[in-house]
Amino acid sequence: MKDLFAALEKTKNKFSLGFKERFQSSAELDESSIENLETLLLSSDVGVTASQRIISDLKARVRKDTLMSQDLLSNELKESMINLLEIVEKPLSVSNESPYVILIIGANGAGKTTTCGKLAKFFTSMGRSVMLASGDTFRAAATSQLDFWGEKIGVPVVSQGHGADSASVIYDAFTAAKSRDLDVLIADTAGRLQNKTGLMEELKKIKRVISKIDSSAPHEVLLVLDSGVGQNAIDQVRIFHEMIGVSGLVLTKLDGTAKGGVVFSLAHDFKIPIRFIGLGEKEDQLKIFNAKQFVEGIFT
Ligand SMILES: Nc1nc2c(ncn2[C@@H]2O[C@H](COP(=O)(O)OP(=O)(O)O)[C@@H](O)[C@H]2O)c(=O)[nH]1
Ligand SMILES: [Mg+2]
Repeated sequence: MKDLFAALEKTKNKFSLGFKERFQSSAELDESSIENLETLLLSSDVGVTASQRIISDLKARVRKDTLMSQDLLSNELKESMINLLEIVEKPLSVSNESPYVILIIGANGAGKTTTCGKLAKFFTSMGRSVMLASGDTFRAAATSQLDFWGEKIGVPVVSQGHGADSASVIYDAFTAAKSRDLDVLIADTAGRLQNKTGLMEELKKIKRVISKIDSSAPHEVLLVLDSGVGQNAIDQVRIFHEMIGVSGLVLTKLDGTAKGGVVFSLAHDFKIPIRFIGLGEKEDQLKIFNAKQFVEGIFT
């Protein structure tokens, strides 16, 4: 919790201080304070439709034009925000697929490779055996970055080096993980959105090839998003979800941004489970997403 609260500091400063400032003198919910609240939500990257939903939920629980304490109003607002986020609070549950295959996708720099390392740590510390597959064959440094994580966490990494066919690397890794009876295979991929068609074709091919070994695989397609891009994250989800199909989200770099409010937009617009949030660069700075804790973190 301490980690989470520290990481959400910037988002909190913007949102919570703004709230206190606006509702210092009167905590009455009237036309002008509703407008104030909407502006505050929008400036915190909550987005138009999510803001509207939070406000209509709040209106339903607070009688209009009644004066109340600031604490009472903020508690009701918290409830409305938690209500929205609870829709996407569905932690990843890894079934016994041997291996359970997790495909990691997302834009360049979003934090995919780092998340692969953090996930390897997450699963090994639960006693599961893990293998990493270096499916980003486009960036020369990607494989050595994943090798670094593999060594650090103590899990095998399958790679073929720069320029290899990504789908064949992941196929090989899948076969190897299967024959070694490992629990979880985490496959990294490239993220060059500037060549969108090429990237999407590659990801589709990866999915196709994986499903030849096991028709239920990949069992999870995790889209990694940099929270710092704010509302642009919405476009990224739309693109990847339409083209590839996304079963879960990871929001990284919440520690470096005041745009954490984008979580509400994502929850409202897509309802895709937010599996994890990234709170820093280290291997233990990946947390299971929890709606109540998140809202406390931006309020307290
Ligand atoms: N502060 C912070 N940095 C992160 C987080 N996740 C990743 N990074 C950093 O973001 C940069 C890009 O990450 P990387 O995993 O290489 O992104 P990729 O291109 O999607 O594979 C690296 O410098 C990471 O250390 C996070 O949750 N918090
Ligand atoms: Mg990478």
